[in-house]
Amino acid sequence: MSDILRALLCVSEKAANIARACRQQEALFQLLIEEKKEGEKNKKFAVDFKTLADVLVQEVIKQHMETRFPGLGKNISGEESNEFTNDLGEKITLRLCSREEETGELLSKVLNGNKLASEALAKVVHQDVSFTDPTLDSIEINISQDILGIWVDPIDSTYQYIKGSADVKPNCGIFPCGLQCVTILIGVYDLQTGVPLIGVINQPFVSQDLNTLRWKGQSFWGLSYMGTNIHSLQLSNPKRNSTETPSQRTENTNSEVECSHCFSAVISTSEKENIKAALSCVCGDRVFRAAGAGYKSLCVVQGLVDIYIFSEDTTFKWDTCAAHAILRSMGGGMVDLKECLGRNPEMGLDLPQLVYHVENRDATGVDRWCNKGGLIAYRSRKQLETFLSLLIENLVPAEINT
Ligand code: 2IP
Ligand code: CA
Repeated sequence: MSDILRALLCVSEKAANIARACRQQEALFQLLIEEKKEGEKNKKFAVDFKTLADVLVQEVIKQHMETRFPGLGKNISGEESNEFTNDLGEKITLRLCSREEETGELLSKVLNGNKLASEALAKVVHQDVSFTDPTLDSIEINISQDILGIWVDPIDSTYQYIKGSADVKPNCGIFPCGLQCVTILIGVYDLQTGVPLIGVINQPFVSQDLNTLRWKGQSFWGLSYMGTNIHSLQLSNPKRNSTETPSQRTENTNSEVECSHCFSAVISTSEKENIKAALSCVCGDRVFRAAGAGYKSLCVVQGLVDIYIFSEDTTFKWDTCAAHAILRSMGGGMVDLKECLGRNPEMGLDLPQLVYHVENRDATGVDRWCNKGGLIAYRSRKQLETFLSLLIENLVPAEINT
């Protein structure tokens, strides 16, 4: 099996432990929030937050991978910068030290001398994590690490993470908001071609034990390389909670449905009106809103919906790379919505898959790495083609109205 995949799963579990630990103490959590600096801001929100947990997780992933695979660290990128300024105006570059005490001291500077908080954090950061999945042992694949680049989103759906709602009820298995929408995303791509090869999605908050208030998480992975396509959902029995299963899911997951209203889609709360109008023609009432780009993609991976569609340019390479790799390993993918709408399906051209190695020209700050044409995530190419033709049919009158 690919050692890299194993290491990524292990470090994603460590990241999930950090994310859970930070939510456990409210006082600690309040200290971790810092407003994003201009230029690093996701323009969708008036106020955006960078959490120390975010930066810590990103650094842990980088350091762990660099230790196991020397040279790989420099090819790991993410949304966060590891620079902090504390109340004393001191600039601190957050990194993982070799000893827990040192990391604690560094964290204490960021946390304005809060010893309790910094020691607790250092402890979880340096804790060993064991991750075993026997199904992984059967995979024999070796990918040269020199061709690999990695996108990391240490905490996707930061807003939901900060809000921390634990009692949101799912609709047909899909959580519109809440801690379930938080994911840790690690996507590996080919540096030369930009094609996503390995994806790990860790969902740290899946179910909560009401006695201990402890959360359990789960992770998903997929690998698609040189004709080998393998993913976690095909290997293990899907651990689905029956109360969360949508009534139509089994009918729709594996069959290549061709009729209108047989599709289901998940969308952002900020989706445009004309897209929403077209979707209600194509999907009827099976259009679900959910927070988190990573979570919405995960809904497609899990077969909770057929499509995740987004027409805005506010997702980024770190939001999509992991799920894109998993979807590829399932026979699906993630395409540029704008390019899809402009292409002639009769021409049978290759689909405009998102790529991960080149930045957008004439863009600055985070926008260099945004998916600027929007996206559609799907599990089956045939389904995508049918969905697209229905969408285009229904989108024209809506566009004339706007
Ligand atoms: C965000 C997060 C948001 C998403 C946005 C991402 O990442 O996933 O939820 O918006 O596109 O960039 P929406 O939920 O409307 O799809 P982060 O939380 O890491 O900033
Ligand atoms: Ca994100």
